[in-house]
Amino acid sequence: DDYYAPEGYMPDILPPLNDSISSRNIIATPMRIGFLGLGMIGRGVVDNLLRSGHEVTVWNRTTSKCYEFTKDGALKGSTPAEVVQLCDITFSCVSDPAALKDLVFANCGVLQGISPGKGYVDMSTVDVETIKDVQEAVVSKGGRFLEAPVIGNRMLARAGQLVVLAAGDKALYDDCYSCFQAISKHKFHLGEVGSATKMKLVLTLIFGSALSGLAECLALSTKLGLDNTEVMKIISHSSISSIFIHEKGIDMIKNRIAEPNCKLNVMQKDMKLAINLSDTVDQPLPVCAAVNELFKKAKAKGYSEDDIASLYRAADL
Ligand code: NA7
Repeated sequence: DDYYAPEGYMPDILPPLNDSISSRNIIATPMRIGFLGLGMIGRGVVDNLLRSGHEVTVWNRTTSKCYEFTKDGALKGSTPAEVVQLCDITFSCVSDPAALKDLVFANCGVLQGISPGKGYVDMSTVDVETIKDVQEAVVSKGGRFLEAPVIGNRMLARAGQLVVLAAGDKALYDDCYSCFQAISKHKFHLGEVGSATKMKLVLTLIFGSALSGLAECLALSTKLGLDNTEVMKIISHSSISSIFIHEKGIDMIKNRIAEPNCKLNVMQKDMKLAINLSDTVDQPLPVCAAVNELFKKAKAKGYSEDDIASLYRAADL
């Protein structure tokens, strides 16, 4: 709940407080659920799956991260293939296209565990080609596949407030009902595999450009001698106000970047994927291409593993 009451928040734009997962009347599916990838998003998701009564078997490349969940009742698989074999539906959430290809196609990877009827749901944000390759491989072994990238960050995952953008096997989507109820406030089924990835990447452009606009706004206001707290207060009373702008503005002012909600390199990866996608249809993205350069500059300055609010550090010369 602390997410909903950050310091100085304007109460009139608070999301409803009664939307906690305990108020959702979740009846957990009896299906055995697997989860691969206990990063910032994955950890929040697994926590909510367990809290809502799902039986969850976890695996993570760095094995020590599994302990946090096995002590709370999760089972542990020794490889991705084993998790898929033990479970009816296996979810994954890993860094990027290379990580997903490793996870699926490597020795003892997801694909080796797939047999007819198995469900596999990937929540990572990758490119359309990669997600279609994964779908094809899973379906060719008789498995069912759903892509389900999410909009959100560590806090939102922890609060069960992700937005799920799904596409692919509709029956599998329906089978995931109680899981999605536990992890998200809204979910969408967008059609054929690839559509959800496209939607996620298109929306990334808004987050990226809003963030860089905010970083430059605060950098300039500092140089002009304005009070940045005042700037944020005025923004919160204007029509540009949003939870995202408010939180990132406060993080920038207070330099709260060391405990990331979303790592800068993860968002830059999404910007890059969105720009690559625009090439496939010759859509110019001059503004977002410049935004991507600012992200790259922040990476070069050493902020890759910090919160995206560190973009301010790249703008603030
Ligand atoms: P994090 O917190 O950086 O977590 C990344 C996860 O991906 C973490 O569990 C990693 O394992 C795992 N990973 C990375 N490379 C591999 C390979 N090669 N094989 C298996 N697992 C791997 O990212 P987020 O949770 O914020 O984001 C995850 C996705 O959701 C990403 O696509 C976002 O855009 C949306 P590790 O613990 O390092 O061993």
